[in-house]
Amino acid sequence: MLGNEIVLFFQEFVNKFLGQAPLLLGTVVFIGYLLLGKKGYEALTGFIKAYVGFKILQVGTGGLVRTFAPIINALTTKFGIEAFVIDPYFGQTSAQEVLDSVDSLQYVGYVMLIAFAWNILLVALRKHTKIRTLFITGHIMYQQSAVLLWAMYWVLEGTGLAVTTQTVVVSGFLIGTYWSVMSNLIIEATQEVTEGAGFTVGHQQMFGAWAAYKLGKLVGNKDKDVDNVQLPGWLSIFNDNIVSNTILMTTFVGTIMIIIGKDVFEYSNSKYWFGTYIFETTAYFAVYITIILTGVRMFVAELTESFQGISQKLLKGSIPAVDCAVIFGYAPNAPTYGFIFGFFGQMLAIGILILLKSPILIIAGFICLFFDNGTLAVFANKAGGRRAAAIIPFVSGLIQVFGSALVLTVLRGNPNVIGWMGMFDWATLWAGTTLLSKAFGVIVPIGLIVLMLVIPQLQYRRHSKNYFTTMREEVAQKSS
Ligand code: ASC
Repeated sequence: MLGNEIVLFFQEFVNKFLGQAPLLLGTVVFIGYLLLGKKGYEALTGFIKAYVGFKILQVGTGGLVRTFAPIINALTTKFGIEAFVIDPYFGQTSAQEVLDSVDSLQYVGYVMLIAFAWNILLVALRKHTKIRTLFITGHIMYQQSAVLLWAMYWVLEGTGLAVTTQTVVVSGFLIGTYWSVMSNLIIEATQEVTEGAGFTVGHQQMFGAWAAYKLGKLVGNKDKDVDNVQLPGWLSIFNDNIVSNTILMTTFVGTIMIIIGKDVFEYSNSKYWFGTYIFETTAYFAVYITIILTGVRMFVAELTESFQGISQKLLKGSIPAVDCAVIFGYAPNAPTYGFIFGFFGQMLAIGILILLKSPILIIAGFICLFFDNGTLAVFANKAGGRRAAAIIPFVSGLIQVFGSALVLTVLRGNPNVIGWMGMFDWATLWAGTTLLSKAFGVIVPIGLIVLMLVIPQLQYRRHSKNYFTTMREEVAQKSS
């Protein structure tokens, strides 16, 4: 029957196209380039780079889990505690595994599409909605869609059956509202930080960065900028991703491996001492993060460029919200401040969890420590100089650990869970939403959508004269 065939076709389309992130992203890039008037073969080049970039990313995420999940499992078995990594890819993997186990992984594509379409609509109706920004950080869009769908499924349903349409739709509108409202909220602060570069941040700590900028003024002096001091020489090693990754994970995971004891690990005695085995294992973290970031850079570059086709032809004057790493160049020392002081905050919090004999132990993740606290430090520094760039990431480190531990108390019931996305907004806003949704049901996410949509209206009231022109005027001035 024709009806059946249409349903079948639609299911196939969802499972084999929309649900396949690399294919979907590649297609968005392809269309964007065509809209920009590029030749077919140029659009094809973009498609391939976006596709391969995403595939590279998936190699990295798979490797991370294969390497680190057994260690966490060994720790759990040995001490009867559960340790979870607060790295976004551990959160994403948990989400994918939980959703896959109920045959619902393909719905992440739906959530992402609903959210993106909603974001586009909110920008198209910007006269009424006061939303100026389009969120285009593709891998984050996928990651957040997956993690939110997992969390909402688990607290609202968790039946073991597939995710329902209601949860897919609510999650889509909720995450789309967050992208729109929060990236819009920090336009002005990002303008300050970048001195009018014409974009905003679309990442995992937009609310956190806004708060860091507001609070920074209160805790420090913006004239005592982080870039006006020389850091002691040895700290500069943390400027290098690979070195800091390796040192951090060797210290962390290496200590854990020593505590677990060498008898638990199966490694070749003829090839390794326990020490070199630990180092090789933990250095793999840097290897996989490097692989991930290579993939990320590849497809983010394509998406950001091809997106101009959309903002020039389809949604005039929209402002792109991009990866947080893009702002690091505007305050080169700040991310190191964020990383180090965030590290102390997370260590203190983990120590407190151990002392309190918490049933949930948290393992710090590099991406969270560096990219998240690094971003908060850039914003804090702009408003309150180095004092703010130290104090705010320190407090953020505490919050990242405690907030993640709290939300994991309700999510850990599923054996596929190996971590949570410990990034600032996810340890606060989303941890809270998940916990409240568990207590009060679907009214919480729905209420949050409405509440968030009020924020741009309040912003508009404060800057109504130049609200819609700020970005463009400054960009125009810069380029003239
Ligand atoms: C994340 C994530 C990444 C990094 C990257 C930072 O949250 O998933 O791959 O941060 O976007 O540049």
